[in-house]
Amino acid sequence: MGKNITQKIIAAHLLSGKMKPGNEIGLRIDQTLTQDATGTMAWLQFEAIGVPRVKTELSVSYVDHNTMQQGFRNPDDHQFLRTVAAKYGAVYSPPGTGICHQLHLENFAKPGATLIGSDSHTPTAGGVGSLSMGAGGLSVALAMAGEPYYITMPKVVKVQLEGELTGWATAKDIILHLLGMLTVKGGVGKVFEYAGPGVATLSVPERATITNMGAELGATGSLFPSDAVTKKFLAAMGRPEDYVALKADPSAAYDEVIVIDLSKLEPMAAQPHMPDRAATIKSLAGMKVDQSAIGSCTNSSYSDLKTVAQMLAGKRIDPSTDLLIAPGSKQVVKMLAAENLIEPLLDAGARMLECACGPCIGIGGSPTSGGVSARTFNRNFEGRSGTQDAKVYLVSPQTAAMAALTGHFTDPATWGTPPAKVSMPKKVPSIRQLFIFPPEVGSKIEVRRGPNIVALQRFEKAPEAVSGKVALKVGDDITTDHILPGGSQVMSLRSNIPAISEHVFINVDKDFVPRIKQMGGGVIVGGENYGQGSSREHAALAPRHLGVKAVIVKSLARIHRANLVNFGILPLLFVDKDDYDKLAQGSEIAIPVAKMKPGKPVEAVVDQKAKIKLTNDLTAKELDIILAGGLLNAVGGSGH
Ligand code: MIC
Ligand code: SF4
Repeated sequence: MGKNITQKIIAAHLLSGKMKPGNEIGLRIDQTLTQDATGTMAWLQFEAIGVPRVKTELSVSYVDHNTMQQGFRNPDDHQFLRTVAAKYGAVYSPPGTGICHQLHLENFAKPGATLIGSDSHTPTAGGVGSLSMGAGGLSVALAMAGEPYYITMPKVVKVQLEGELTGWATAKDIILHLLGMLTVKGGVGKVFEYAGPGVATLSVPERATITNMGAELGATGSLFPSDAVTKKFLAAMGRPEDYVALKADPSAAYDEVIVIDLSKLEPMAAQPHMPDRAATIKSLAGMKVDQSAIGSCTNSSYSDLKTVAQMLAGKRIDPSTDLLIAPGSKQVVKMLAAENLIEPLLDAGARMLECACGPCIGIGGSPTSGGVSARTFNRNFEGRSGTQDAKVYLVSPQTAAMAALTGHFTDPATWGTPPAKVSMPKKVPSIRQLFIFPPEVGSKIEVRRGPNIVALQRFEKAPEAVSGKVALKVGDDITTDHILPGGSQVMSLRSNIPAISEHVFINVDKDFVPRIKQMGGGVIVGGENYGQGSSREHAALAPRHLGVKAVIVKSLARIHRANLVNFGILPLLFVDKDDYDKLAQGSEIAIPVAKMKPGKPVEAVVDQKAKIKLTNDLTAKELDIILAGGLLNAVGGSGH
């Protein structure tokens, strides 16, 4: 039988395991990326592993998340990242150069290559056919040290795209439609592979918008074929040699097939506070919009911003609306400047921000109290914008621009004729000179560590039995933003676990930290899809620091589950989901850890009387890692 693209790339990188969905497989990783917010920890871990130089074909350290440099902590982190990259052989992308995923797509992503990144939107590179996955920082550190990356062999879903987008419908509306159909947990354990005649009608930036938001489905990855469109894109980016053709065999089999007729789609939004709360813009018409924000790794390409510039040219945004624009890279800015497209944006009243994540993770640009913000981003979790009661709608750049012009969501039928589809110029200006490539030999380079860089903490082995209190009980779809919020203040503590731990669950229950400290540790109880969203391992590391020994939930998001294992927290699943009701905050629970076997239930005792069955989906290796107290202990890293 023929192979699909996912199977082809996996087969070419398979180091261990059988390619049967559900099996654990080990993959050779060609490229890695880290960003500043997860990168400081990942690089500290890489140092602890003790390898003299990265062993990947390419590792890039981007600084794009927290570029505010308010106080010494944040610039200390950047300095550490710059020096550590030079010492160990990684490319360094300084703050302001652009957003990691946009830069990686433009400069480094390769069809057929494997890429893991310590950021959940790493699958953006699937837009050029790279099997790219988000991972915890420690998993990326190990890949940089030449170790395999272990995942569960995914199921492969074929998304058959029929027809062509019409009117004001965009790539963003394709993925918002899919999210509405499948929900934020619909992609767990799956790779989404796009196929059908609609593929050829989508440019690489459009494809990347779709693969980017595959993360919101909970998917392991998303892939487009590498075809004539990819070839043209890579040539324009000045790297035609990176092109290889990649498509599924005609007889390839898939685990599921979904068909989308592109010609039927219309402008959509994801309503507050989940990316799967899809609604048509038409149904929202009339709602006041207080802020529009255009950018993020989802929609900050040259094509996105050129379209916006064309829509705003000669017009002024509604005076009651604020419009923020953060281009995805300096290359995008240079391309816009070359065509005099910055001026119409400025003249319309847009505020041009640095090429960085910015408002997407609450680093500036927060909406007003209770305000409505139309954002071209990928996540609208409660409070993520920095304003707890703001209402964030995820939309296309076209919808955000129209909302800024009118001050309202309006029916797309009244928008007139859309500007012509933007095509990529044959050749684009290079920004390659901005990347700092490492010297051949880095051993003499001194790594600079300001006081914000705190040495890694070692954790003890797991005890024979865990008994403790439920320190917090939460519901379904708890995100890592709930567990540990973004924003410039908290994010500048990412290289300092004791300090960041004070913020765990702060917006969910401000008494959580004092309570768990007083309890001397405990367990967390949650519902479905616990830990969805980001790859930040701090959402496992900081709870572990506070003494969280287990999370007991109905189901888990993929990357967070891996992070719990990496830091020795037991991810336990209810055998009977109704037992969730038997646990309350303060319940005492005893779990016989020594009796645990991979995939087998154990009996836990609640308040010394009721018995409930808890199971796990751990492999033998993962269970060993947890029992050893975490992956660094298991691989014998030296610590610093
Ligand atoms: C996000 O979009 O939530 C982030 C901020 O990019 C995170 C990474 C982080 O928390 O540092 C992600 O997506 O993994
Ligand atoms: Fe940055 Fe937002 Fe993309 Fe995360 S989702 S990488 S914060 S732009």
